[in-house]
Amino acid sequence: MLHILLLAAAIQAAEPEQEQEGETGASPWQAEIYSNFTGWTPEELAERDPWDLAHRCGGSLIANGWVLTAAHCIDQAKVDKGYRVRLGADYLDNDEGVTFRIDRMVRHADWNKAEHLYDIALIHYVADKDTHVGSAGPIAPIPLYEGPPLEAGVDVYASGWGQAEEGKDKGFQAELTAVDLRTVDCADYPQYEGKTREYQMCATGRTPGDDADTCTGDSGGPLVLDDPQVLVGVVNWGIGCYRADSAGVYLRIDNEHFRDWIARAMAAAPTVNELR
Ligand code: 4AZ
Repeated sequence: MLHILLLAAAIQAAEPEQEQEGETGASPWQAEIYSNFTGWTPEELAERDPWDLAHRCGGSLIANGWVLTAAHCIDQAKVDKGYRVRLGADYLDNDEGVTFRIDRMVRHADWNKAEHLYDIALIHYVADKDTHVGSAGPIAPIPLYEGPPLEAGVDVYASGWGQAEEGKDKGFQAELTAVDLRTVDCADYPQYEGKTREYQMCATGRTPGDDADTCTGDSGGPLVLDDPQVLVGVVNWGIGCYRADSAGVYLRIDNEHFRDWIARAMAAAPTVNELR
């Protein structure tokens, strides 16, 4: 991703009244989902840092106690193992933010891993004995977009700690970055023929030849409308990253897509971990 947040930080520095908001001021709803596992081998630690090995996904804080993410980011086994959520962080390599235990999750009942279908889940978190404030930036939920499905040509942005390049185990980015995107019609991309559904949309760089994109490790994270800043999507998947003539695939959030599912998931009995 591009270093848009660095730019945001510079702008904030020039505006003294916003200085206390810190560097994550541009994305106070950004969540990290990470593994609580710490038993890495010396060989693993020689290759990558613990924060990097633990990182799993992004997410969006949408209400107190609730983070929206992708279905492929969480399952009951991970909840049982003690997976955690971090809020208010900019740098992951610095123990920033506040961390919480995930105590339950609701995954879409029609999630299909192989075909990347219905890749949406809600995570509920609670404070526990390991919850402590490192140096946390502002934390605030993002409203869900209320309106008709977005057309192609709308300015949006995504944020996360995902890989800076395509490929397996390339390592995640320690600093949160955001990338300017524009919605496009998935049908314009032959590589996605028959692979996307009407509840998904595609987004790519805003200028021709611009390789702006999300990548592995960004998934579950927010796709946000430029103005007003509301949540319009969830980072889902894509064929490769940063490729010319490609785009990322996002799950839509709008009046016709998933607002109702999200409301029902949050209202469901705590024993419900799958919902259609
Ligand atoms: C992933 O693996 C992923 N270029 C997310 C987004 C994109 C590709 C892969 C879009 O989670």
